[in-house]
Amino acid sequence: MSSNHENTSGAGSVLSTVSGPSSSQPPKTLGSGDAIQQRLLDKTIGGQELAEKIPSNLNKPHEYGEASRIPLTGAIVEPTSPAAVGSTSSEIVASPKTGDGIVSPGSNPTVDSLDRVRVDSSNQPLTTNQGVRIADNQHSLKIGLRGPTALEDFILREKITHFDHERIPERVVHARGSAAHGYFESYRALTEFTTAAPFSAEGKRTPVFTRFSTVAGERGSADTVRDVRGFAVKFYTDQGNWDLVGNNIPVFFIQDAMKFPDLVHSVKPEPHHAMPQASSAHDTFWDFVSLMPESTHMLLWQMSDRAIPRSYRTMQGFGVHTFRLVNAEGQSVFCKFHWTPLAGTHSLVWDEAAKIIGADPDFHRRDLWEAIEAGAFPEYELGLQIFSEETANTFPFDVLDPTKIVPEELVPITPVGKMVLNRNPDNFFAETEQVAFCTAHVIPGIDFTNDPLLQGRIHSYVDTQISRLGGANFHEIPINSSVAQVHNNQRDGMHRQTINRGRVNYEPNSLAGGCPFQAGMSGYKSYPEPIAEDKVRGNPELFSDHYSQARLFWQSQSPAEQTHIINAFRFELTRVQTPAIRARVVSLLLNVDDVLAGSVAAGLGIELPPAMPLASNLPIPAYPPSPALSLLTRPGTTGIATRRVAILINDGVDREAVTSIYDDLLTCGAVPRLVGSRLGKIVTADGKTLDIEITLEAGPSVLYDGAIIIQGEMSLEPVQFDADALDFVRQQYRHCKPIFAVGSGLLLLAEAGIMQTFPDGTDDPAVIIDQGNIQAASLTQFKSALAGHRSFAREKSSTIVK
Ligand code: HDE
Repeated sequence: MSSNHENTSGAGSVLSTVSGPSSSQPPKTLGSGDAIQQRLLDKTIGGQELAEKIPSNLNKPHEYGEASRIPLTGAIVEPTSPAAVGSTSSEIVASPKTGDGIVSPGSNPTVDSLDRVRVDSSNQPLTTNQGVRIADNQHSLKIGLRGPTALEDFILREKITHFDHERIPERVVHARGSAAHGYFESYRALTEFTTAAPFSAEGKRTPVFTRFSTVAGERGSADTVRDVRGFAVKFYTDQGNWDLVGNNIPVFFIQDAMKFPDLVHSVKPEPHHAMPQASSAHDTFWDFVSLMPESTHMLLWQMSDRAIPRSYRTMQGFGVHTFRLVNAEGQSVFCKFHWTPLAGTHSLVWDEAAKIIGADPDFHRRDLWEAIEAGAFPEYELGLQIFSEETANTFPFDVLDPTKIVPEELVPITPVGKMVLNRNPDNFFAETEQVAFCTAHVIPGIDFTNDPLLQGRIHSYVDTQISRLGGANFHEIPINSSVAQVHNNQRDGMHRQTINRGRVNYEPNSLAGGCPFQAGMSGYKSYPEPIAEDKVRGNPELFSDHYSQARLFWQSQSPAEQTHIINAFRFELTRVQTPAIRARVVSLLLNVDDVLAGSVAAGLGIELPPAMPLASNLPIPAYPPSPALSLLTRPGTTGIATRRVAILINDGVDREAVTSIYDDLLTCGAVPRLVGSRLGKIVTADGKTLDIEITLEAGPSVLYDGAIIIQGEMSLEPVQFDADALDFVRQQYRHCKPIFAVGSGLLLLAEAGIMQTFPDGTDDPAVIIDQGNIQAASLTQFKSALAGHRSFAREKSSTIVK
């Protein structure tokens, strides 16, 4: 055995894993000199060479004082051979399991695309988890056909054991959710503000995985409950993963992370009887929030239509906290993140949302899934509010207070890119359930502020994944792994998948040539915000204004939205059983608006209590109304695409009229359905047939955005006497949706008492009637009503008490 190395120092220890001679000649008796032995020698000598070339930690002087502000890149030495930093000289022994052992320096293939773990079983036999083919998947192994099952039946036991452990803890909040893959595309480079990878160039695409959720309900709860919605986006950037974990409401209930467990305990089912499920309409929630007046602003949003979105595709998303952007020069600006759906902002009405809980508890999950399957990819524009610290100091509120928005009148929103969700997950559990969003996942160019709620979240999310996903290696689960390379000295832990090569698991080191090395200024660098303060528990004074932005929100709502807010407070507080808590909430609302408080009190049958005392004597800021806070300012730009339309038909209907409307709606991207009282064929006026696609019972009114009633003259089952059909159109009307009645379809409207005019006598543009044949103008009117917001003027606003 001879060495190719000129200097064979260190080679003397080649045959030993303990100690070694100081003289360093390789033994002459190393055997046949095959490739493994050559590699062993290379490894031994190479290790010594690396250690020699790093005689000391050259960066050490830079770890102190002023110099430490600019971290140095770690010193590295390239090994003369890959063997030098390997674990074993036998790595080149190949097998189908180990691979051929050829090293790709600096590579971690566990971060490759999800294709590496996708499984397709076409044309494959069943196997055990150990890959053993299963001959019989129908029977346990028994001692005789009528005998007991043998303990040795490892196939049965493996299958049942795995099944026994299929469930993992659900998320403590946001347990119910749905997600999709997609991409974020930057409109332009934002390098003047940030080094963050997604914004580094115009047109740059970054893969994303986005999960929408409710907060309070359990994993199996219904989608359309009144609740805040989560809006969490994981950006798989080339600088590592960035998670923007936001909500569909731009403020939060509390100002400090310390209060979060109390808030969540109060809204969850009450601990003695575990009721109610997925609802804030109970005593403990209102008890807590009415003692926490900083919740008032959020409560107005939560009682508004924002909390019952029509679809995940029609709600906004917000980062909530003020964040920092940091550019390459280390300069920082404040930033608020806004997602705006291109489909517009649309919500349900409460009676409808409550009925959908029964009709289709998966309403939002189905809607997202179906839209993506149909190629109608949801899109959201990302907008930023960017402002300097100096500007923030001029605001009448503190930007570190997460119960406050930065009104668009103060800082406009700049669109910077858009997100397109274009692929449903392959597997709900592996992706949607196991995805782990963490506010601590930031990348260079994005930084935190001192918002005390955000600061607590930075801890919570990583911590919760450790128990939910069973250990510290949750980042290795394929949906969570980054597309950027991952190299560090973290080792071991439950379910470790990475097989780290080499003997070095610490830094600094010389035996791995200093690798992986400290990235220095090309790594994540926290913004060096100067802070010299007392260590205290408390809030800045400006946090004590709890009502002026709640008033801003209230005053920016349309009359219909205001009515809905009043009704929601009435509903929730009626379900509260303790009168003193109801009165306390009204006393809170008196600080927002008299009409709001008076109308809620009237609905509860109580006298107005005194207003709740203010928390401070600071001057109360007044804000001009902000139109952007109303959902009605955003009808969207995608028209009737994905809107669901029921076409109610029966025997004797004009087949051509029905098919031409159906085709027209399909062409516009809408989702028409032929609805009847039973499945099967109906006979059309021309003696041909049409197939009913869903019954009134299986697909009730609440599942559609609009209805067209085309009835046959000669029907043996006049629809106006069908209770389901009457309910159907009455609910379409009550939920303010467009109704288009043709020919004898008018009889159903008449029987249901549906008027073409509003209570004030003006025309309702969303009740459209054609006596005879369908007029093109009528169809256009129907489609325009379908694309827009609901016809809210139908609602009687008797609940507003002036
Ligand atoms: Fe969360 N939140 N949160 N939260 N949150 C979680 O993390 C927490 C807050 C939000 O689709 C948990 O993985 C604390 C605000 C979303 O998987 C947990 C505080 C906002 C999701 C947690 C807050 C959110 C979560 C539970 C106050 C909007 C679901 C499971 C300091 C900006 C993400 C999990 C998904 C999930 C903690 C407040 C949004 C326990 C301590 C404010 C969208 O870590």
